Amino acid sequence: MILHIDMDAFFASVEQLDNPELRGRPVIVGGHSKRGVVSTASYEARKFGVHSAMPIFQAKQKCPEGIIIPPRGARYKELSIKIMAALHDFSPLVEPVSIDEAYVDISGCERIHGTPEETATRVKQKIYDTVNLNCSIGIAPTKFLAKIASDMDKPNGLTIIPPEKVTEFIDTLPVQKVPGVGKATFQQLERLGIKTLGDVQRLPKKIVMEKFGKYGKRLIELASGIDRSRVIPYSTPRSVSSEITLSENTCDKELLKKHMLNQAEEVGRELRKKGVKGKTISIKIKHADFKQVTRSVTLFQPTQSSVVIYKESSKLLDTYDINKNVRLIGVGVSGLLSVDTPVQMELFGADKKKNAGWEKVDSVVDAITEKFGKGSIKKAGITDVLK
Ligand code: TTP
Ligand code: MG
Repeated sequence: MILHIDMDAFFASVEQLDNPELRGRPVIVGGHSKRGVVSTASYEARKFGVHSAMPIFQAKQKCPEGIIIPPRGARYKELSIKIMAALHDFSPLVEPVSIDEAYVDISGCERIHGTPEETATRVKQKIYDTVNLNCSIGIAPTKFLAKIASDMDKPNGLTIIPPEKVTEFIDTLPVQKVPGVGKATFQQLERLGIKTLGDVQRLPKKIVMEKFGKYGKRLIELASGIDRSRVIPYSTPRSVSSEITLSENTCDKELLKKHMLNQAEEVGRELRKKGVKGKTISIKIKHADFKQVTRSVTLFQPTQSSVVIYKESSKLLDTYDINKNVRLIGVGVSGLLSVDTPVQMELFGADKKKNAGWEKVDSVVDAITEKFGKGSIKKAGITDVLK
């Protein structure tokens, strides 16, 4: 079974979350300019007929009390990342499809999370606990039906199309609900007297193929409940890095290491936020003459620990003979995998034990940074604390 999760009035709900005065009021998120359009509207504003892609001036006419707010993309992205990460608690097969939408394949997870409905209820609770926002979930045996289902009971809905109900559901499903049926296809279908997917199924295949070509084949399949598309897990980023151009050129390794410690913290935090770990740690040095050097090491076990990243990059710098001024220093981690990917156990668990304490430090530092902002907590003693 597949879940399709879609956040309710996403951008507008985030604005209401961050500013309690906006709660319960018609919020319209969109460009401020005269030619701007509505990104989304809170459900309070939708009652007035305001919707995505409507010109702002028209939205104002329909809903004069609407509070217009310019979008804050970075904030929406930040919450989106947290939502997607939360979904990984339920299955490794999570496919984000847009900023506020994802598929999760929960097949085979019953023993851990219960029935599909129970799982979806838990997913809703988990998302609420993580970001304080509501979503709607559709549950079905295929992606396309799960997506349709999530839209059926918005906001804060939960709709299931169990396998035994699929045929009946498809029979009466209006074709305009089918993903891929745009205006033109819809009109063409209408001319043939086709209103539902059931009608498609009743039509001779030959006619559908003749009229709609390749899409006809897909329509025929969908009409018989077949959707071959699988939930493809999020493709992890290839690398995460941080670099800085120094305010003054230097040959001082200790000074460079201070920057690297900071960068290792940043890179580690980013990896943890993205739910990935990496095997290859690299440093990048750009000299005053712009000549660039990189050095890298591949670890036995992938990591997302700031301390490990720092230790390894610092060792790389130690082995590099700096014979001319440096203008830029950077630290990066590549060869990334999801944290859910099982890895080979270490021959001896010593390193693991040694780093376990630091993992706790990382999570506390992450929590403080999250709450009080970047730079609110930093390592003091630099190298001596890390030996
Ligand atoms: P949607 O999920 O389509 O819409 P929504 O989350 O606002 O409302 P709901 O799902 O409850 O119907 O899109 C997610 C976000 O993407 C939305 O909050 C704003 C943005 N968006 C645009 O910027 N322009 C658009 O035309 C659409 C459709 C969405
Ligand atoms: Mg949405």
